[in-house]
Amino acid sequence: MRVVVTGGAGFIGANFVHLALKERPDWTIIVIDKLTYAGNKDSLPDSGYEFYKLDIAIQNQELEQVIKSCDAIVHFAAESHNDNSLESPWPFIESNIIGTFRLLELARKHHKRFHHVSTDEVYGDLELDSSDKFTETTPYKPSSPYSSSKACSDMLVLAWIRSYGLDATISNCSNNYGPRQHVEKFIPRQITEILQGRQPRLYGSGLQVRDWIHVDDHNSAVIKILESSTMGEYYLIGANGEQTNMQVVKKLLKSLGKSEDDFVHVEDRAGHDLRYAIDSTKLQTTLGWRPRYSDFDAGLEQTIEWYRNNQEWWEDAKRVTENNYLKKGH
Ligand code: NAD
Ligand code: TDX
Repeated sequence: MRVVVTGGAGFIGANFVHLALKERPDWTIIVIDKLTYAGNKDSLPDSGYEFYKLDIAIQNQELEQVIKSCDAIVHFAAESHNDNSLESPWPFIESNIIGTFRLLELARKHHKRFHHVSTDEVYGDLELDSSDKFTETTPYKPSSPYSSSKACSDMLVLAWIRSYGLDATISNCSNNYGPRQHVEKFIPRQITEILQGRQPRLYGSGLQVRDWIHVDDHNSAVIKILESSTMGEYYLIGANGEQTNMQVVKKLLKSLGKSEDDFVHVEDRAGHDLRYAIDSTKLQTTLGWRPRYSDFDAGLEQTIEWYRNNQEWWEDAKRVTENNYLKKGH
């Protein structure tokens, strides 16, 4: 199978390429990536795949030729950071909505299998003190320019399935963690702050809850859906990893030999979602998927180790990212 991976130089896409080369050696992997600030070719393996530097939001013949040559598309490419979407929403509209539209049109024209990677943030948030979880029937109620652009892209995929019979599936996953995540995101930002001798920054109270899943578990679910699901199916991916942001920061501090209280509170994110939680029963019962990283603390240790050992991968991006956060007063 020739599989196009859009956004393959980003966090989840690059980890997908590593996993697929290891676990599906008979696949041919073709990476498409615009190499935005979030894309990094050093995240990819040294060899074993094709690479095309292309913008999915711009119609062009090379993009069409690559899509024409494949059997399936796994669509990760997106602008992905909520804070950036609050500062500057347009790139999110362009890459997430127009980019998805262009890929859908190419997949329709050339009759390709399409898997759309989306997020649980399309559902908005849950109350902090409830035990509710998102399911496949939860209504969409996105909060940020990022999550609304992802919700819009999901709607386009649903319409292409129904109106054109596109052989597509959608998955909405919770917060990923693991190696090769950009240092703008919560866990790598705090690990690298501590490694550089500064204090972790908690937005607002720090009592917001995220449902963490290891990136390899997200990607093993995507492979499962790509291989086993029927057209039009829709899955939530999660691994019961609920933690408050403060709990995560305390774990990181302890693990890196600091006092658990050595963090600071900074101004809260506008429209900050309180809690996400995923019910992945459908994926588990219909496709038999199970997460391999059931121990969040062990996964976090592995992630810390990766950042400790790969400073050259993150230090340039760290400088730029912290300058940007500084301008915002963080
Ligand atoms: P990321 O920002 O690390 O990577 C995104 C990649 O897409 C980058 O390599 C970037 O260069 C590329 N890209 C952006 N716009 C492009 C364009 N117009 N054309 C081609 N390439 C483009 O993001 P990530 O965290 O790896 O997320 C990947 C996907 O998974 C996104 O669709 C995101 O919405 C979804 N998702 C992420 C999480 C999470 O916790 N990170 C959770 C659920 C779903
Ligand atoms: O410095 C920080 N301090 C802090 O308290 C940062 C960067 C974040 N936070 C908080 C905000 C959130 O409650 O930590 C939580 C996680 O923040 P992010 O890493 O920015 O992730 P989130 O906004 O939850 O979205 C992530 O999960 C869903 C990804 O970035 C999305 O791409 C994905 O769709």
